[in-house]
Amino acid sequence: MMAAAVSRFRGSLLGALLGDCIGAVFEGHTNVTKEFLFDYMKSLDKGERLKSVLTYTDDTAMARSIVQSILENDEFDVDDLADRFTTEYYRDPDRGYGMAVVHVFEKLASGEYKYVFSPAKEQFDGKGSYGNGAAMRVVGIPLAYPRIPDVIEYAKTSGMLTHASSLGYNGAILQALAVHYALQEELTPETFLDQLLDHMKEVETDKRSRSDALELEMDEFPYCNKLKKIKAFLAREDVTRKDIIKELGNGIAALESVPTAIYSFLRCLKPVPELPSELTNLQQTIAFCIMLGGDTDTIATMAAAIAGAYHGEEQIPLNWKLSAESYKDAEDWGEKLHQLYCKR
Ligand code: 8NA
Ligand code: MG
Ligand code: MG
Ligand code: MG
Repeated sequence: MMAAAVSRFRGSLLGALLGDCIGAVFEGHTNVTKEFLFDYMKSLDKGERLKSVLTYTDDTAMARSIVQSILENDEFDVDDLADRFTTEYYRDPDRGYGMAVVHVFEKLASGEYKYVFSPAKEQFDGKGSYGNGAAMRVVGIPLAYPRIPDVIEYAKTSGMLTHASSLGYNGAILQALAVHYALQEELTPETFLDQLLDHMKEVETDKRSRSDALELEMDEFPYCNKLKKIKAFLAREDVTRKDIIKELGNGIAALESVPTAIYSFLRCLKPVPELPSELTNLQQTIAFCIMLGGDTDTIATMAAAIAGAYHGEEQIPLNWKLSAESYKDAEDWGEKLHQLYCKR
């Protein structure tokens, strides 16, 4: 049965929150054992984690800033967003931010920069960050804007505040488009991927994307190439964890994590034999991402934002939801974003 619209918006924000909170427990692990992960998930089911709630990390802290900025301004406002990112970082700096991105906040706070995009451009000797930080936080944009050109423009602009490399902000565009298409009623993995491919072809044709790929010694159209790999993987029955890590990645670069999140969502549309059958698709998606190890909080937050937009909040058990810090905001903001989306 199709999830009702508002449930998809709340499901997306709650999924993103839970992917981050649960994934953070395993962040950086190279070998996540099934036993440990499944026991952990059982303890969530039973409500054993309710006494000390699971805290969210930088992924959710920044996603919250984007959502609050849109809701309070009724529009996307990049200067306001830069302020919020910076204020939030100084309010609560120990959320596990990326090593380099904190320099952007320091520079934004210094008052010495006229343009909000300038500090990001100075990262990595002028090359800009290609980390997954722009993608991990983008979910609010496709939940607020129904039109594709807006989704692309605001995903890019919000990303460029910290990630000036096209590999960084193009990852945010791809993640935002994935959430957008997951919100729509009909979805087959084939058409979903074809639509993403069509847009990313256009996105990656621009001069900056081509020169960045060249400079990083990769083939042109890096995101399109990953989307094609996802297609090939979905057609096979014998794809291993090792294959996924090697071909799609599980790292902190956007190119090595956004496609992995998309694949994980699509793979978990069908039951995964390795995973407990009592888990819903959305729960399986989170478990699937975490079992890959590496940047588990970020890959799980992105995959579950997509899965939540598709399956709706009904796939999130009550005790999972209650275990996460600030889950009420996700419910409340999901409803408000739904209203905004319908109004536009
Ligand atoms: P970022 O901009 O600091 O990028 C993250 C990292 O990517 C950097 O510290 C570099 O190591 C690397 N990097 C990015 N661009 C370049 C470049 N041009 N040249 C060389 N190296 C580069 O921060 P971000 O916001 O993108 O980071 C997001 C990630 O950090 C998320 O996973 C988030 O959860 C957090 N985090 C990750 C880990 C982890 O081990 N996976 C641990 C703590 C925090
Ligand atoms: Mg994090
Ligand atoms: Mg303003
Ligand atoms: Mg992470």
